[in-house]
Amino acid sequence: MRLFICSELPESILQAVGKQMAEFGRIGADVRWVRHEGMHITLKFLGEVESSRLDDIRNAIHKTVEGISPFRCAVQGLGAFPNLKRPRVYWVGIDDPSEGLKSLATRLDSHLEKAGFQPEDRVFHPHMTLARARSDRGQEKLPAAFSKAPAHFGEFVVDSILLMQSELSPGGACYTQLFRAALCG
Ligand code: 2AM
Repeated sequence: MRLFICSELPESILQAVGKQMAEFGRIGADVRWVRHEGMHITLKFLGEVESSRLDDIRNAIHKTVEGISPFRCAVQGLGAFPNLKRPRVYWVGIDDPSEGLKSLATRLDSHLEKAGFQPEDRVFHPHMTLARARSDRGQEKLPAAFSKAPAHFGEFVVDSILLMQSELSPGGACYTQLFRAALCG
């Protein structure tokens, strides 16, 4: 099964971001927009994993949240990977002033590594993916619109993390929640 661990956002923020995405959609760049229900902040992508490893993953998640209290973040800033000059993945940024998300991602990586999973070699950049480029068509217009758009979508509290299953299909990925761990430090 294909798995990842993420944090979710309140509906009000997803609505605000969705409204802005609809505006960007009118620009006509050749991108695949992420569906509303597919929006989250990935903390760790595990990829294809045997179901026999689910207990190890759940344990690592439990250890990760142990002693961690809920914390505030804000959804703000628009950008692209690798950058706005060569955009492939368009995102909205997550401001993490207490570095709570960074800490969760680091702790997860370390507990999962002890359980035999490959650690990350990239710097953690908290974001929510909005769209992925399908071709080069129109990709110069979207960055221009990004730089003009209001880019603050509100604050929220991270109070749990989720283990998700991703099932790929031609119509896009379908995500199912498998397990939730509350931050209750
Ligand atoms: P992204 O938003 O940065 O693209 C489910 O696929 C989630 O796992 C996505 O939100 C995606 O993050 C993340 N992810 C991280 N690395 C990935 C990879 N190598 N392949 C697919 N998804 C990945």
